[in-house]
Amino acid sequence: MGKPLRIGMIGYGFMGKAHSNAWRKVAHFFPELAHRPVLQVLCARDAVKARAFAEVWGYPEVETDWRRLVTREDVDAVDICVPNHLHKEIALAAAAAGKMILCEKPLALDVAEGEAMVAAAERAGVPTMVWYNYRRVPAVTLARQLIDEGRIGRPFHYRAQFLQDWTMAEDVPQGGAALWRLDVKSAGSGVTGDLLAHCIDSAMWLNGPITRVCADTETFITQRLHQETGRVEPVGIDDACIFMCRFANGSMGTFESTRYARGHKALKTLELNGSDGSLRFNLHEPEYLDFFEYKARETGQKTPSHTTGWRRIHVTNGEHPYMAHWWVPGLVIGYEHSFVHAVADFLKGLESGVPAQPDFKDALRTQKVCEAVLHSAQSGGWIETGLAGPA
Ligand code: SOE
Repeated sequence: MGKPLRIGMIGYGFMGKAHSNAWRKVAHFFPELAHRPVLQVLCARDAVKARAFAEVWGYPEVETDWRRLVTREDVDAVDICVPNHLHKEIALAAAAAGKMILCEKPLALDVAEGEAMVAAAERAGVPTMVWYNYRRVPAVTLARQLIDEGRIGRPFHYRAQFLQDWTMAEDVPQGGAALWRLDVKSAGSGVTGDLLAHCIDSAMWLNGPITRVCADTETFITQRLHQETGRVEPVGIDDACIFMCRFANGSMGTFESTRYARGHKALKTLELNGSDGSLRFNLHEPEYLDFFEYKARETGQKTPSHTTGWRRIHVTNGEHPYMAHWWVPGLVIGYEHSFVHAVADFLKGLESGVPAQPDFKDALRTQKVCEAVLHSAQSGGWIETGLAGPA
């Protein structure tokens, strides 16, 4: 039985559910961890809904004001699962109260806010983490392992997409519960901060810093009913974003995200092409990593032409990242498990003193790329991100 780590959760939407589930499951599947998360208190403005969520997930207590939650003696870690415009204020208060802070992505509305969050956490010396969960899909983690093993050689091209179609109807309103992602005041941006941020996090984790970008964005539906004001208001978010980039290692990248790709629900893809091999992943088949091996690292020999081809690795063996903690080879895991892995890594970081990534500082790098992308789309040219080397 590990030492209790008492969680104060703020928010109960889609991410509140994903995080609560991860906190609950982690000790069962990673029993070796020194900490055992305890769902201590759930906070949301609507007391009735908060109590209902708390009952389902097993939070014994409820708060309706996050300011009270962050100063509670019986909370060790604050988990921020509310719209982006609230991240900074809560994080600053949680840091001042000396709490560990976990924050849903993206880190903040913009770089200035993100910098304030990094500074506050560093001043307070509290551990932090941002939930860029897709790094922890075992196939994506395996991609990183193969890159680190030198199997890809010199990287030339990185390409990524995140495609959805849920905002295409003109009568989808903006603002308020569930739809705050369409309201620029709450979200900060559209697909850039919501979807491309995931792609950028994965990309920089796999292929290093993005140094400059050239982007284009579009807002296809320019006004929508706002759920909170009851008025039809201009839409300030980007519905689609495409950008080119350069990585510090000399490779080139292309990124595309939209919520207007009819038929695509959550198609997050990535591909890396190098001198010795290529890697390919897509979130609709999350248990597979595709690998093309041109030259075998073990022998240094080129694969004979008549046996070359893409290899589909079914990432379910005990030797694969995280998989020894789950079922037997061949049996798959999915989306929710990436959050369990995030918690497991966060807790391991507490034990080892080597903080799990991305922490606030690392997530600020993704924020910088997002901001450069949005600036580039406005100005129409290449923009430096200010990132040069590894974190
Ligand atoms: C938007 O639809 C969304 O839920 C994002 O907010 C998540 O971060 C992404 O993982 C799935 O799509």
